[in-house]
Parts: sequence; structure tokens; C-alpha cells
Amino acid sequence: MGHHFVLNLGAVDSTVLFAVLAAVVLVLGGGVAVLRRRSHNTTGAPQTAPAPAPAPAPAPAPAPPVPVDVDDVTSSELVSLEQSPPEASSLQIGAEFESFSVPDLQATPEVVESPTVEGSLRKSRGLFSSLRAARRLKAIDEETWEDLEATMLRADVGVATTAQVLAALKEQVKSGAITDDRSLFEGLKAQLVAVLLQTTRPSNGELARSTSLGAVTVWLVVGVNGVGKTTTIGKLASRAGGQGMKVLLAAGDTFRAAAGEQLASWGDRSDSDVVRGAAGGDPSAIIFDALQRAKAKNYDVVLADTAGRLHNKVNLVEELKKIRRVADKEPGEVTEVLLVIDATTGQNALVQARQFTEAVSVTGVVLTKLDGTAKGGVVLAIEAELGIPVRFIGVGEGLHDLLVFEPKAFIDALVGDEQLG
Ligand SMILES: Nc1nc2c(ncn2[C@@H]2O[C@H](COP(=O)(O)OP(=O)(O)OP(=O)(O)O)[C@@H](O)[C@H]2O)c(=O)[nH]1
Ligand SMILES: [Mg+2]
Repeated sequence: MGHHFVLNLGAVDSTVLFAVLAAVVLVLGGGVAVLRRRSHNTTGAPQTAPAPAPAPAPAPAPAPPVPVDVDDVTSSELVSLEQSPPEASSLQIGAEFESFSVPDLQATPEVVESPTVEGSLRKSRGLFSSLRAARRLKAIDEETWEDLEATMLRADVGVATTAQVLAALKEQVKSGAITDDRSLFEGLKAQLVAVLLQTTRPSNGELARSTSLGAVTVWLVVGVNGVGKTTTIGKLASRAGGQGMKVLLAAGDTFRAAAGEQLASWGDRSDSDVVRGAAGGDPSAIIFDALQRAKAKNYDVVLADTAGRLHNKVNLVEELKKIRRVADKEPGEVTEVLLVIDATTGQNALVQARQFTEAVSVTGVVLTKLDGTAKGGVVLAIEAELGIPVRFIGVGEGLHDLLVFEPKAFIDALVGDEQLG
């Protein structure tokens, strides 16, 4: 017997039907009332009346405001995005509206557990897990390709890379190399890893250091505002310090009055020294000072922060070029220019990346905020369309929430493990 319940209205007496309907209305009304009461009194006595439907998820607490400048093109995009970490607190500096956020040290003690790429890609992997579940044990047909394409695009893999990967997989189905859903997902992973392996990256994942005698290594960090440059500098400084390097931070973002304060705070947390200048001053002069100090006091690396304003793109480009020139002058040697990209901006990230690569030759990307976004596939779009290797991924706001990017581990975590699907 099947589990089908059919109500034959013709056979039911109309008064009985009326009574049944009235009872349903009463029960539903009661249920809604219970839900209302529950939402106001979560600690009250247990309710006995059955709820007609699962209680809706509680509305998320209002996110703290993302620090933005209203006149900035990119920040206005950022406001609409889902990020805004709950534990961030905003510090107001001076009487201006300038603000920045650093995690509240008292409220959030430094996370002891090391983050994992699997944990950080939870949301992105959710897309592929759903697809796996939907296609499980089903034959590969036109719907399979449509679903796969939709999933890849939703994960922000990008149109070109998605088309290329799908074409390769279809070929493999034709040749008999892929026969079922299981081999399809294995094939997908292999194709995605292959895309990432086309880009060259240092095998040990480390940032390059100058090999010239007496030179000061400079790592320049660039990117539009709010993407996580300063936070990433704190994380990289902590990492380099942990490897025994003596690190000096240069507060090259003089656009914002609070930027130097924020970098100083990361200097404290990562146990690094900081060179700062006056707000509105010449960033190149600060980089120059940092180089002199680094040379005199035997620092191994200068990590330079920069401003990320785009409302006057020409000036930004010129300023970045100048900073790079100065940082590359003796005793400095720029060995890395890291472009920080916010993963939550998805395909917009590519447009930004192109603008920055025009200005300074970028040696690597740090993709931040991968935690809490389903757009993890943007890694593939960045690498395939720009040819720039993603070197690190930012997976949280803490000092240690930075992982070396490893193609295979990343794709395994993104597409998921066979057993999970
Ligand atoms: N969840 C999460 N938040 C991050 C990550 N990286 C940075 N953030 C947060 O992003 C916000 C902006 O970070 P900043 O480091 O100030 O960004 P910025 O690029 O220096 O910004 P400007 O100096 O204004 O150009 C802060 O609230 C950070 O805590 C990350 O990997 N994950
Ligand atoms: Mg900053």
C-alpha cells in the first residue's frame, strides 16, 4: 500500500467537512500564537500545543556596521554583502567618522585551534554536496550538465572556466572514462586541480626573500579598501615572526587617519614593530623611513600596508607605482607584491585584480573572507583568467586565520569527499 492519502470530498458530509476545517483553523491559529509567544519568551514553560510547521529560524542579530567611506565605490558594494563578522568591534578614533574594526580581544580570546580549509569552505562545499545528493546514482544526462553548470557558476568559478571544465568532462563521458555520478565528481576535482596547476607557485608556499647581500626584503600589500589588507599584514607578520624573521611594518596607508592606529594594533598582536607617519602624509616617505630603519636595525622584512581607495583611480595607480619604486631602491628589494581580494565580492574581484596588476606587477593573491561565503570557486576564476597564483587564504579575523593555498587540498575541500555526498 502506498503512502497516499486522498480526501474524497464527494463522500464527506458537508457538516463534517466544516467541522474539520474549523478544527484545522483553530489548531493553526493556536500554533501561530504559540510561535509568537515563543519568540518573546524563550525561557517560558514548555508549550503543549503542536506547532503547524517548524519554527522559522530566528532572525539574525543585526550585523555590526562595516567601516566604510561613503564616497568610495568599492565600499558601497561591500555594504550590501553578507560579511560583517559578529565579533568585530569598531573603534572610533578622534572626532572624525573614521573607524576601523579589530576583533575585540577580551570578547574573543585568540583562537587556539588551527583553522582548516575544510572548515573554512563549509558554505562553498554546501553547493557541491547538494549537487552530489541530487545526482546520486542517477545517469549522466542533460540535466546533470545543467545542474553542474549552475552549481559552478553559483560558486563563482566563472563562465569561461566552467565552460572549459564542462567540455573536458563531456569528452571523458564520451570516451568512457566517466560512467557514473561517482566518477563524474572525481573527474570534476581532477579538472579543477588541473586549472590551478597551470599557474606557477612556489612549492613550499613561502613568500620570497631577497638573496642580495645586505638588501632588505619588502613585501608590498595592495588591494581596494576593506578587503583585509591590514588584517592580512598582521597575520603574515605573525607567521614570519614565528619562522624567526624580524619583521617591521610600514604604515603606508596615510589616506585614513585611523589606518596607522590599526596597523599599530596588529603590530602589538603579532609582536612586530611599526613605522608610522602623519595622516595625509606621503606614503613613499614612510616606506623610505622603514627601509632605513630596517637596514640600521637588521630587520629581515618590511611588510608595507597601502591605501586602497579607488575613487581616483589614476592617483592610486600612480601612488602605487611610486611606492613600489621607492621600496625597490637600495637597500630595499620588493620580492612580493600581494594583492588582497575579498572572496565575498565574487566576480567583481577580477575587475579589481586587473586594475591592480596594471599598476604594480602582482606576484600573488591573498583571498580573504573565504569563511562565510559560498563563493570559494572564485579562486579558479582568478587563477585561470589572470594567471596570478593565490598564495594564501584568509579564513577568519584572528591572527592565525591564514592558510597557505594548496590546490589539491582546496579542491578536495570545495567539491567534498565522496563519502560526504
Ligand atoms: N571573516 C573574515 N574577516 C576578515 C578576514 N580578513 C579581514 N577580515 C575583516 O575585514 C574587515 C576589513 O579588514 P581590514 O584589514 O581593515 O581591511 P583593509 O583592506 O586594510 O581596509 P582599508 O584599510 O580600509 O583599505 C575587518 O573587519 C577584518 O576583521 C577574513 O579572512 N575573514
Ligand atoms: Mg587597512
